[in-house]
This record gives sequence, C-alpha cells and structure tokens, in this order.
Amino acid sequence: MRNRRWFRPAVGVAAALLVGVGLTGPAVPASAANPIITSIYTADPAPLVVGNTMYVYAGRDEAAVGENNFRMREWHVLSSTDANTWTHHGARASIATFGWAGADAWASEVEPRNGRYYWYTSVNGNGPGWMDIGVAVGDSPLGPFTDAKGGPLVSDSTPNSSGLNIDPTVFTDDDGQAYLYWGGYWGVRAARLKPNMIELDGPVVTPSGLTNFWEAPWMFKRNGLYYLMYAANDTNGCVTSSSYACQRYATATNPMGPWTQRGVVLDRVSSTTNHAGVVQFDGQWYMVYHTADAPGGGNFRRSVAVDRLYFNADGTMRKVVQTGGGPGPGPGQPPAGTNLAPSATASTSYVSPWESLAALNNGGVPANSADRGNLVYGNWPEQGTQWVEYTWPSARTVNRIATYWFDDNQGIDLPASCQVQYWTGSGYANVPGQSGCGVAGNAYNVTTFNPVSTSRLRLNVTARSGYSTGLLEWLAFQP
Ligand code: FUB
Repeated sequence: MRNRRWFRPAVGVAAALLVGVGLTGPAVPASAANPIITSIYTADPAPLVVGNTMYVYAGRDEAAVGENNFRMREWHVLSSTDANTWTHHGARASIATFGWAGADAWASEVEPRNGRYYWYTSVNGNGPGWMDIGVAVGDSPLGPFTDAKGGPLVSDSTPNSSGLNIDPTVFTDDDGQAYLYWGGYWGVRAARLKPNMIELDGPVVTPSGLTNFWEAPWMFKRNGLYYLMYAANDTNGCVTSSSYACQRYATATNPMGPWTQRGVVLDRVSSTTNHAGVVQFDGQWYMVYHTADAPGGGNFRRSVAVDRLYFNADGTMRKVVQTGGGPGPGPGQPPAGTNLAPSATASTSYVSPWESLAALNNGGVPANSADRGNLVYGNWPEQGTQWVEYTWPSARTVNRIATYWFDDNQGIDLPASCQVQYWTGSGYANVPGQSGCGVAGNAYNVTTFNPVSTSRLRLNVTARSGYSTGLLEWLAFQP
C-alpha cells in the first residue's frame, strides 16, 4: 500500500519481545527543553490535565539504530506542573496489559470519567486481524492500569471500522456524552461511547470534511467549537513529500461533524510520522508532538516535544513554532538564566512622552499584556518599524531574548514581527540563526539565536498596519 511505513511483526517475534517488560520505574526528572525526555525514545504523545498537573502518555520507541520498523511494547507517562520541567514515571501500561494482544503498543490517549482513567490504546491483537483498539482503566492518572474489557473495543470485525484501527482519541462533551475518533490509512471513523466508556453506543460512522486525513486524530473543544486535529500527508499545502506528514485541523459545531478543514497547524516534523495532542494548561494552550530530534533519533526512534499554541481572535489556530527550547515558563514567569538587561542602558527610536523606556529592564512581572502596573514602553503614534536597544559598557555574549509585549487594546497592538540585531563594530547585522521572533500576548516570547558578542543589542519591532507597538519587559540572556 502506498505510503505504508511500517510492517506487521511476526507474532512469535512479538511474543519474545514481551519478556522483560516490567511496569515499574521510579519517577525521575526528565528535561526542561525539547525533546522533553532523552533517556528513552518516546512517540505519539497524548496530554491530559488533572488538577495542577499536565500528564503526557506516550509510546516507547525501542527500534535499534538503522531498524526501519516500529518496535513498541510499552506506554510511558511523564508529568509536569509548569509544562516546562518533566518527571518520567516509567512504563504504566504495556502490551502485556492486554492478554489478547501480542505486539505494537502504538498511539494511545487517556480520558477521565467518574474518577477513573480510561487508557485507549492501539495494539496488535493476537488473533485474526491487525491493529485493534483496547481500553485499560486505572483509579489515578498513573494507574495501575488493567484491561477494562478483556478484548478489543474496536477491531477489524467491527462493522464499518477503519482499514487500520489505530490512534484513538476520546472526547467527552459538557453533557457527558463521550466520542471516539480513530483510524489510519486515510480511514477516519467515529462512534459514540456508552457511559461505561468501554462499549460503542451506536454505529461506526465515517465523518465528513476531514480533508486529507491520514492518521492520528485529536479532538477537543474551545469556546463552544469542536476541533479535530489530524495527521495529513498531502502535497497540497501540507508536505512536499508524502513520506512525511503535517497536522491539519478542522472545526465543527457538532461533535460528529460535518467538519470544515481549516488548514495546517503543525508543519512536518523531523520524523516521517507526525502525531500530536492539544491541551489547555494554566491558562495557556500547548501542542505536544514528536520529532526525531533526540541524539541518535530517527523515524522509529522518536521523542516528545512541547510548544506553545496560540489561537487567533476568530478561533483559528496559528501555526506552532517548533522550538528546541520548549514552551518556556508559565504566564508572567520570566525564563530562567542570567538576564543581562538590568546592567544595560536602554535607548529607542521613539517613546511616547507619557510612557517610559525604563519599563524594558526594571524587572516588572507582568500579569498580562495590558498590565500597566510597573511602567510601560509604548511608541504611539509612531508606526512601521521602531527599535529599542540595550548598550553595555563592554561586549557581552548574548544568545536569547524574551519579550513581553504591551497591548493596550487601543492604539498599541501586538507587533506583526520582530528581528534581533547586534552591533558588529561597524554596523548592525541580524543575529545569526534566529528562531521565530514570537509576537504572542500575555506571555514571554523566547527568541533564540547563535551567540553574539556585542556591546549593543537592538530589537526591531514592526507594527501591524494602523497600530503602534510597546513592551512591558525585554530580557537578554547570556548563554
Ligand atoms: O507509533 C506508531 C504509529 O506511528 C502511530 O500509531 C501513528 O500515529 C504514527 O505516529
């Protein structure tokens, strides 16, 4: 089949692989940057927020270097209370959790209900057929988890099931009705779940409007609108080679559709597969996805990453910027590191007489982008590109800035774009290797670049048409 990127391992091999799978492991610190864990390879992440904790459920990639096949036996759990530093809780389920299964611990997702946690998994059944969807259940987000049903929830013998029954996503609406979407090989399917969460409630349907669906659906709701994000691999705006995939998304006013495709929210990643989840945590939205970016990584040795996700005012999703640094600290919290801004002298192309340039490096802790509590810098009524600059008495090495933009919801708006420059000794040059210069509101935007040694660092800020720009804080970090 075209684009088939994996192969069914022989059952005998799979059974042998089961030996030694243990669901243990103490919680150990993982990472504060992307990938969020590098001690093992992880894939197909599914985030879940419970109280003040974000959990990420992910499969473990165990393929050897050069092996072109998924070798996956376990599902692991990570957690964080700031979406930035992660604790690895080890394997909390495996193919051994399902007595009827034999291999392939593929993508999964956990959905809470009535104090219990239902872990929907893609797994290879031992009998006829290929991939099935199983359900495990536990009394806490970390389990222990046991098989909730004693057999597949969806299999090849389920009427109208997908050509590849993988990648379950479960969404529970405000009225308590739960929905299951799943599928691969362009075959997306949907069904209602009974309140017991382990039986389909009604027929399997083929939802309409999920243009170019390939696999990996993820469903959520925001402001009354339903969102279905999924991996697509078309070459019509998604990827240039259909060996790779992007994340498209669609919206609907009914949880069973019809859906309207809205565009690409995550470009191709460094691995051929692209599998992601979206979650709101502590007032911010996050995209959790996988790449091949860990040392020694590859298409079958993937690693989970987390980055910020932003919505436009009309509910459309902005494309996620894939960073190596991770999503950064929570709202209002400055990024960690040595901030050189307090020892700099600030200057600018223009500051409104009633605002203050001192706002840039006075150590304020903004609550949001409209917070005037600790001086603000604004350049109204100037438009176009304006600049702010830090000067130090001698050269400093800098490789990162963080901007907290001012937005007064009047003449000053979030910028359209920004560019960091440095003084070379004879002129200004763009910093080398600059990541996307973030222009989001209500948070620090971290912009990274290759280290430069300079006595002057400049930030060029280009306004949206008809507006001026402003800053509440501008931090500049040494490596
Ligand atoms: O990890 C195995 C499979 O690769 C998943 O089920 C798909 O979504 C793709 O990521």
